[in-house]
Amino acid sequence: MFRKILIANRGEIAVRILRACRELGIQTVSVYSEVDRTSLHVLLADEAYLIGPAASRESYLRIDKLMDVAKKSGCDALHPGYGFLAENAALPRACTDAGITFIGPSAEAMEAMGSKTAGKQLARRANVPTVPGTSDPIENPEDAQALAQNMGYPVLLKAIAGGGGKGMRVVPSDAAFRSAWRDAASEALNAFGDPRVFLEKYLIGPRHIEIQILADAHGRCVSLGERECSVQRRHQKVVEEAPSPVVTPELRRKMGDAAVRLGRAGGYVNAGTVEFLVDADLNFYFLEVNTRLQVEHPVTEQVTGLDLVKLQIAIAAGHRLPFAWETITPRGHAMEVRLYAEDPDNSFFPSPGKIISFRAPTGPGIRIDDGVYEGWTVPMDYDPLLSKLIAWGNSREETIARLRRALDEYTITGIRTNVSLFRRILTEPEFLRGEIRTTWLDEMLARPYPPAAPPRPGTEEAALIAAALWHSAQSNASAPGGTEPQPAPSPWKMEGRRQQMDHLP
Ligand code: MV4
Repeated sequence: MFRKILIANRGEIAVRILRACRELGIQTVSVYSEVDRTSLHVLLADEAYLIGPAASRESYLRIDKLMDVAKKSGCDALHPGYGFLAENAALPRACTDAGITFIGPSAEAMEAMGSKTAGKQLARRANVPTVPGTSDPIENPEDAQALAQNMGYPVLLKAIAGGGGKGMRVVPSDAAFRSAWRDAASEALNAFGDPRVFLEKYLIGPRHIEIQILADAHGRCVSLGERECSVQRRHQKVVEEAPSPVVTPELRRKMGDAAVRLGRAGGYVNAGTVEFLVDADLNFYFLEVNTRLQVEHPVTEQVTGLDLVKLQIAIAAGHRLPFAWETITPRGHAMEVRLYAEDPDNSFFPSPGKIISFRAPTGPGIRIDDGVYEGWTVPMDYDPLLSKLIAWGNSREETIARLRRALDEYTITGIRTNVSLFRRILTEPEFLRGEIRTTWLDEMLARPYPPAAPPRPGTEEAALIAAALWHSAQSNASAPGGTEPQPAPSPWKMEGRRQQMDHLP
């Protein structure tokens, strides 16, 4: 087993990895930028090294600096977390060159599965359902148009170099194809420096359901079940849960088997996630592979009882997966919300600043993966994720009740947070029925909230009486002697009058 691990990340995921190492008796080395000097992942580490200024490209993205720290501190392994360099094949290569173990897949597996079209080609070879369309970039728009006519509209043009919803363009009809193709290609060139686009049948309002896979270096690959991630805002996951409200045991087996076939075909080792789109008839289609541990991994941990970070470390150290895991069956229901320092009343803009007070919820079935503490200042330089709040219960209903109770206990002052967004989501009937698609949250947020209250009976009359009273008050005031216009009565007085009116029959 490793003696000392470098955690090449920050925030809650760095703290999460740190905790797994500590439980395994492995020493921890954190890295930090100047603004992260007092961050939790620095305070909790055995050693911590400054690697540069706030800008990620000068600190957390600097592979040379990470390798210097790994050598200087005598680390024998490195965990990338998620984001930053976690899916950059240059990092495992640099680790191999530096003689330290990368806790994740090989650079080759990353490249074989990481890109959209490479992943789709691998999926087809592994007999994994993919969305009908092309898996190669469109060279000849006439051929692509003919394919679109055969598939039937609407179709979707996707930039090869795109991601997270960027570089997608729906083509509603054949008449719109050529102009859409030209626009998509020029947008892709401007946004990603790569004009290539491919074509897919457009699935209307799909679900996003992903499978967690775990593969050791000895050829074993298992599925740890699914995560429902359809509650997204602008392609960012907001609420994740396991198991999915719509996945049956039969569908879970089929999707799990497909994900494992894909992992094996790609020579995948360590933790990975195979993302699928699922349509209203519960047909599933491969979307892409994430060759890293994901933000939402805790919901899988809560229903399987496994520690995925410890398993990643064990796999990287060459250990075999115990064969018993094929008997894993999810127990209970887990749901995660991502708590951000952002202002829901100001288009969810980041709301950095000093945390004046902070009390995290606790109690039955509540887990907090936190990266903050009272008195710490949330920097403006990074994704403002504060903590993840995960609730577990014996049923989806109990889990939602626990999550709502925990959100009510979550108290933080000094910064704005998105807690109110979750309080709202957890009261929405469609969400409570589990009837969610990837477009649901954006549609919900487009609706006025709170919905304008319907006028109460008698409101009209009361308003007329109030106006009459006001005018009579004005005319009395400007009776003989009084020529000056009177100031409007205070709103409080008007409110008092209105409330007096309320009791009118
Ligand atoms: C699609 C799709 C419908 N049909 N592909 C969005 C970003 C990337 N993850 C893929 N995405 C989609 N691809 C076809 N052929 C709908 C989406 C989509 C989506 C997918 C997953 C999660 C959130 C989404 C939000 C809007 C659209």
